[in-house]
Amino acid sequence: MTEMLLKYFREKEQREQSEKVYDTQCPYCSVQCHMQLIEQRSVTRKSYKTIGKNNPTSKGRLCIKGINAHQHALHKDRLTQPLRKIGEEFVPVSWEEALAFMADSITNIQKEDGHHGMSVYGSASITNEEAYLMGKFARVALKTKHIDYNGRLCMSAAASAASAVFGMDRGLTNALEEIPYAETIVLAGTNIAECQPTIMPYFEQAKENGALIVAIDPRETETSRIADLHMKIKPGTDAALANGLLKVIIEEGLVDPSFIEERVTGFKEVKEHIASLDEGEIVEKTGIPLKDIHRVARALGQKETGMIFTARGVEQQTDGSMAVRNFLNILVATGKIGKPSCGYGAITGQSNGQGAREHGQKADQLPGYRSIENDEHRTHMANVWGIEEKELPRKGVSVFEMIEKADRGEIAGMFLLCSNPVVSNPNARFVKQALKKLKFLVAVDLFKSETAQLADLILPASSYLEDEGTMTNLEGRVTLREASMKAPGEARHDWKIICDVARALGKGQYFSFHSAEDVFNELRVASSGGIADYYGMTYARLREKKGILWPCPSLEHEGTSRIFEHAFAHPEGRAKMSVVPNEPPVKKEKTCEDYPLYLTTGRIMAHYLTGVQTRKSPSLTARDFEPFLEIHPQTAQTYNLPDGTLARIESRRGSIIVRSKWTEKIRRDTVFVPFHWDEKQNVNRLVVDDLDPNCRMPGFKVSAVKVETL
Ligand SMILES: Nc1nc2c(c(=O)[nH]1)N[C@H]1C(S)=C(S)[C@@H](COP(=O)(O)OP(=O)(O)OC[C@H]3O[C@@H](n4cnc5c(=O)[nH]c(N)nc54)[C@H](O)[C@@H]3O)O[C@H]1N2
Ligand SMILES: Nc1nc2c(c(=O)[nH]1)N[C@H]1C(S)=C(S)[C@@H](COP(=O)(O)OP(=O)(O)OC[C@H]3O[C@@H](n4cnc5c(=O)[nH]c(N)nc54)[C@H](O)[C@@H]3O)O[C@H]1N2
Ligand code: SF4
Ligand SMILES: [Mo]
Repeated sequence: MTEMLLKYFREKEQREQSEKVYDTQCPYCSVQCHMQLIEQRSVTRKSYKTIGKNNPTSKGRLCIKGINAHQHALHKDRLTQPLRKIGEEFVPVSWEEALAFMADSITNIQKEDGHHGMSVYGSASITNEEAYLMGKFARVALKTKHIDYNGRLCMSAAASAASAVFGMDRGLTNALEEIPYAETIVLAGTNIAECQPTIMPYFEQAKENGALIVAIDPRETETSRIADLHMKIKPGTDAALANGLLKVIIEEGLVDPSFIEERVTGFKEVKEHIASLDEGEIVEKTGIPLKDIHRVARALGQKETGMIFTARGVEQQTDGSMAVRNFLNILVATGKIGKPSCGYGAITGQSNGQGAREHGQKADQLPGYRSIENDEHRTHMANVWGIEEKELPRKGVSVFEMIEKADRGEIAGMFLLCSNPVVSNPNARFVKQALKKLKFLVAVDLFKSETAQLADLILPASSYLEDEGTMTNLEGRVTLREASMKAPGEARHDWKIICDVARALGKGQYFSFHSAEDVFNELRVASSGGIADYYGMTYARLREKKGILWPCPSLEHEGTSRIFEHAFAHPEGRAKMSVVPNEPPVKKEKTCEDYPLYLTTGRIMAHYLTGVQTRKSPSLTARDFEPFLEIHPQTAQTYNLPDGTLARIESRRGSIIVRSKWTEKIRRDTVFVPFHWDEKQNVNRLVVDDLDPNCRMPGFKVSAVKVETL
């Protein structure tokens, strides 16, 4: 017996001795939950589990994606070597060979097609350091104006609206902890319960405290379940609905006259425009009953506190930027901003959806949210980078327009890092055909995605377990993601890859960084004095304070929890209201006899974006292994489509095959398909490629389709 006990304790001790803990943050959404991967090694096997770690945002909570994230990061399909395409095959090559091949190809393209013949396609799933380096790489190493990033498909409408109205774009104007005390909460086109699940408790607390929660969505979702009122809106009509709310607010005298007087411009024009609008027309257009519009308008106007949140349902429209502006008009007119539990939240998407939109990956942007067309800003950045101002290129075009340029032969090469545009851009078949025309495509990824398969060269990157750096979460809180696991094989950190390529191009002197922290210290200086000012943050401070909300302009500064308390960020300090028409300038695709249904697209809990990562996870795939067509039973019967059968969905651009799923939760004129699958199940083969003229966001949320049984 004692022998057995001794053996047991010896083994237990052995197990514990070989337990390793890796601190990190979830690679998926913008909440950036802190977590630990625990690796247990016994003599025979290694096992892993992920647990949450306390932090100011998610308080230690994790959702199923975070809990299972290591399953893709530790997957056997991770790329471990550079791969060069020879004929139709990918052949492993050394980094030396890969970098030399890249330098040659880029030099040849720029000789033939000029500097702007090369393009850079970046990401909001990389660290701030890497986002910053992508911008610097394009402007300093390649001297091309053609850089943009996948956040264009994500945050551009909200960013453009907040910049226009407030003069600055930080996703949430208040920290999340203010939500429980808001008396009216509008959730417009946002499915937080499936997309940012660990922040749901803030809204649940508000409900317990008696808030009126309103959801605006063509579908009932896990999020709309907590709403007191669900506005089951006709897709693409949010701008008109906001006009309806404003009309009641203005006509019933529920505005805040002293706030408007002191802090707002443009109210008079908006008031005149609103007076000319017809309520009946708005009801017909949106499908929302007048009594609901009245109830929500009064709740927003009469209560002391209130907050409006928007996400991609409102924003991924050809008038998304204007629809958001109209919701901001409501906040500004009722004085519900810059005060406790009053404010706006664009629920940011990707892990670094906030930070990656601040430091120079956008076509028209320099670090710190500076403008590449502003002389003073150009001079500041030229000084930081040690180049002449006139060497800096001017602004380029958005990601989808870069793809159109590739199609026309105006862009010949692309450096693509951490994105899968063949699956994520609208009109996917066109995108694939356009990228095939490139003379040179390099993809930096963890896996051989559908886009990487088109590349001439694939470079293996490191994951969230391996790559240290800062991430800015949906609140604007900059956090330091620790990461200490060794990358598999010869995979390298994205920041290192960018520096290596720059060096191969003879630009090493501008990229002589030895660590992510080195890069961050340059970013701090670059952002200093800009709107998104990170100067006062250091790795040591970020560690100690578990994150700091920007702006943080000096080492003594505590960060900024609530913005716009005393002034907006426009030079005159006032917010700018503006007239928003019911009908968008770029017409949305209308349903017709041939294509009688609206198609809207979006997400489900278990999968993430183009699914390259989550489809590698057995636990997540077990929950949802294929996409589906959400359709109302009555609609399905009209088209003889039984439940659970394969359906062919067709639009003017192509067709896909997915399984039908009857549900009374969706409007009868609308169907929904999630976009986490590729090839013949890629819903973006159907999606229309019209863009918002202000911010170039594609209208992912409204296309016209028909459905039939296979
Ligand atoms: N599980 C999961 N979580 C994620 C992601 C993921 O892929 N999976 N992605 C992350 C990223 S990058 C992002 S951007 C966010 C996105 O987060 P969300 O924007 O919340 O997600 P979506 O599902 O795209 O759209 C939200 C809702 O908009 C509704 N909608 C569709 N059309 C309209 C419309 O015309 N008007 C209104 N008012 N609503 C409409 C849809 O029915 C859907 O329920 O999620 C992040 N979190
Ligand atoms: N129809 C429709 N389309 C949409 C949307 C929609 O709602 N409907 N939403 C849009 C939105 S909001 C977004 S954000 C886009 C996202 O679109 P994408 O950016 O194209 O999608 P991801 O799946 O995130 O692609 C990331 C790729 O980078 C790899 N990767 C992951 N981590 C790393 C890393 O650390 N380094 C490197 N180098 N690679 C890495 C992954 O393996 C994957 O191949 O999709 C958009 N497309
Ligand atoms: S997906 Fe978002 S909510 Fe879920 S664990 Fe990751 S960061 Fe947290
Ligand atoms: Mo996104």
